[in-house]
Amino acid sequence: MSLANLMSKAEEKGSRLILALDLLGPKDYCSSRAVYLLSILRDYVIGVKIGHPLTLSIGIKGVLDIIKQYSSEYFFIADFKLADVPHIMKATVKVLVDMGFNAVITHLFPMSIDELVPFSHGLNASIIGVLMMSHKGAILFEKNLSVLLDYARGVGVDGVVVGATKPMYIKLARERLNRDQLIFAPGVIRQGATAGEALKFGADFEIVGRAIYEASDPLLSARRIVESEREALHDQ
Ligand code: BMP
Repeated sequence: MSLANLMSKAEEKGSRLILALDLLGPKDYCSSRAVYLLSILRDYVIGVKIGHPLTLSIGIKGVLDIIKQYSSEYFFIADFKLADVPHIMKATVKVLVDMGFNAVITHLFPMSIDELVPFSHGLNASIIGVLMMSHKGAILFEKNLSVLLDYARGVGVDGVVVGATKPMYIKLARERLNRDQLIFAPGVIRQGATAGEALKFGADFEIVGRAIYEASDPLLSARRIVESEREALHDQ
């Protein structure tokens, strides 16, 4: 499924919110918590990012079951931040797409995804490259941003990740990427960025984890984030 489908879901639900489902802990608890969250958040969340935490907690079969159950409601993004040689990247993406993931996050810095992007499109899946991480001290990304940006644009990734904590880089990425290359911004609330702020700087989606799945009322938290996003987009 292409990111155009994610944008259609965004328009349908009036939301730019992607849930980082980073549950870690006992298998049965994490499986039932994941199912509970996805069953209550459908009005506000458009995509679900799954990576090492949930996969290590509930296993591949557990992840497969969740994707199968919710594939019509959410866009599923595999976040294992792949960074390998081209043939391993392709083989890994094929397995993830066979599991039902619609997009896969890869690192850009190994510069090994030239062939992966068209390969993934042939599988009807999208590739999202990590352009700028949200944490302080990601200086290698800062020093090499221009090279990574040119690479991301040149290979035609469908999207990039840029930390919501670093809005000036979101602005720069928006200026330098093609308009159909979408920007995903993690780092909202718990890492310091305000909900909706990244969108004002040109991000297309916000990725939020703990502020929702650790909230005493996850639905209320998701609703408030989406309301802030709507205001941010309305003010533009
Ligand atoms: P939280 O909202 O709980 O801080 O989670 C952020 C999510 O975004 C995590 O899944 C993390 O792996 C991811 N992420 C990030 O925080 N910064 C980045 O630069 C890249 C990420 O993928």
